[in-house]
Amino acid sequence: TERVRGIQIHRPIIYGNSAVLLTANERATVAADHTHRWTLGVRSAASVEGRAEQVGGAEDMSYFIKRVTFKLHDTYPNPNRVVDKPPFEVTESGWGEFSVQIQITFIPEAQEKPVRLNHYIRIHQWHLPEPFWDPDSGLPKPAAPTPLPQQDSVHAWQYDEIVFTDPPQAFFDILRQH
Ligand code: SLL
Repeated sequence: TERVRGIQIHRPIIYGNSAVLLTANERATVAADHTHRWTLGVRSAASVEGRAEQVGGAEDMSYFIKRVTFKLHDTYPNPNRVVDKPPFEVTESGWGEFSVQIQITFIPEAQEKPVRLNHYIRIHQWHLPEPFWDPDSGLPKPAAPTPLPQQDSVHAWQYDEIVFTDPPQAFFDILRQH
């Protein structure tokens, strides 16, 4: 269909992962070397105010997203995970951090190429940098481990916006209704 010229429509998203350490009981149910469970996904960052359709508290993006593909590390069976309905997420267990390729495919009305994102799955906590000098004396400090508060989960999410420029009229109508 004809495109609506001079228009840009933005859809805010967050993508990334959360991870938790497996409990002893959970460890008994997965591969022996797996230490963490993580959830990887693409979610709406739109305000849920006034929205009837909600998935896990966030806007359901299936009115414009047809599918999300997550390409996991080759150590996973069937590393290409295809999710064609919300929530656009994958939950797995594992032992390591790695880079994931995320591909977002839009509904046909969008007449847009898929968007590709990259995310590095985090399962370990951030470590505070060692203080390099003593703030009081100004003298170099011998390295000492910085105690960290025990944290039970790790979150690595990024904000982004999907931008549709000059959307086809039919797609514009769909976006406008949401
Ligand atoms: C590393 N470059 O060496 C990374 C690779 C791979 C993570 C991490 C287990 C999959 C499975 C898994 O956690 N792979 O065996 O089911 O740290």
